[in-house]
Amino acid sequence: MPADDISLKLLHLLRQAKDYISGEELSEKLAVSRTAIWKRIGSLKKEGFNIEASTRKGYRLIQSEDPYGKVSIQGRITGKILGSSLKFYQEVDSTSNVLKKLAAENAPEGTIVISDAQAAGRGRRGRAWISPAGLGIWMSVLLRPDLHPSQVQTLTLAASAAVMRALVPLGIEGLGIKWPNDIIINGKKVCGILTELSAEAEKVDWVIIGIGLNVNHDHDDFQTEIRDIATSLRLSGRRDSFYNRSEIAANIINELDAVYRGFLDKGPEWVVGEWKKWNVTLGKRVRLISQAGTREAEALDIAPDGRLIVRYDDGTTGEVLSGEVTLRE
Ligand code: BT5
Repeated sequence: MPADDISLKLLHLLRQAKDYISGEELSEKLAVSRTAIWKRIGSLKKEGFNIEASTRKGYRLIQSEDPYGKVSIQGRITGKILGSSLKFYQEVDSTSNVLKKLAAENAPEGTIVISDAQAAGRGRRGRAWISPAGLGIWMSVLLRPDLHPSQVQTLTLAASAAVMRALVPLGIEGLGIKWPNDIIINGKKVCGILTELSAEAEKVDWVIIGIGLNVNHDHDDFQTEIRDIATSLRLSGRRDSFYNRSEIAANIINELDAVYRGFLDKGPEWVVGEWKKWNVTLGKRVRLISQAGTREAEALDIAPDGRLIVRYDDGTTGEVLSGEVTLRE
């Protein structure tokens, strides 16, 4: 039995017991030594679970809200591909950087890195993603699809559709996806997605999808330079209590697993269909900012490879692969 499995089962038994359960009983039920139980109790406590130990009576879990950590997240993962291996850190430079190193060491598809804080979170084109401790979900997912590199943009659409599927049940008004990688609430950015890949001879080796979601930030938790353009679930949704980051992270992983399998089985058109359910870009006037300059256009559609199809003001149409889009009223 892998170590993680024992921790999950141990937590389950502690929850069921509701009161003290002896080390002996735990060790019998899990078929491991009492020292192994004692070690797992130590790591659960380190993760933030409140467990009392008594030499006479054994162990007791004080039932309270789950901490944000590996066991809480992994215990909620139901998907088939994603989350088979999950690494959780208190702080890293960037979860995508950590995962890149693991990918180079042949980590399997579905490996996930999550960190409570990032010291050097990255956005696109060298921009920074601000990722303080205790407030958001900063995670990266490793995929190894059998794809041509030009098809990878569809995975960004898949990831934003998956995040939406996880957020919609929270019932927050004004959620939508802005092409290609922003999830916004009433015009303010709550989540950004960074897709990176390594390919060789026309074939993808790995794709890393980095997802940054602001969860429990209050207005003052945002640095001044992004205070007016950023929002969090709590700022836009339920103000009076904190959202459970473990639960939301696991839901995103489970939904991404489902959308990724949908993509492999049903193809990119299906992903585009999922994405379109929540898009706030199509049908709008947009300002396109690229190296070539700034142009205004109307956003018409999304191609299955993820390109944005637009009509410029001179009547010509074009397809945009990447770039900045601002929505015009
Ligand atoms: C993105 O870039 O939106 C992609 C962000 C991806 C972050 C995740 S977190 C886990 C993984 N590990 C990483 O190192 N990165 C990924 P872009 O579209 O370039 O947007 C960046 C811009 O968003 C910045 O220039 C700021 O204006 C703004 N910004 C920075 N931090 C923000 C935040 N926490 N919330 C909202 N906006 C932010």
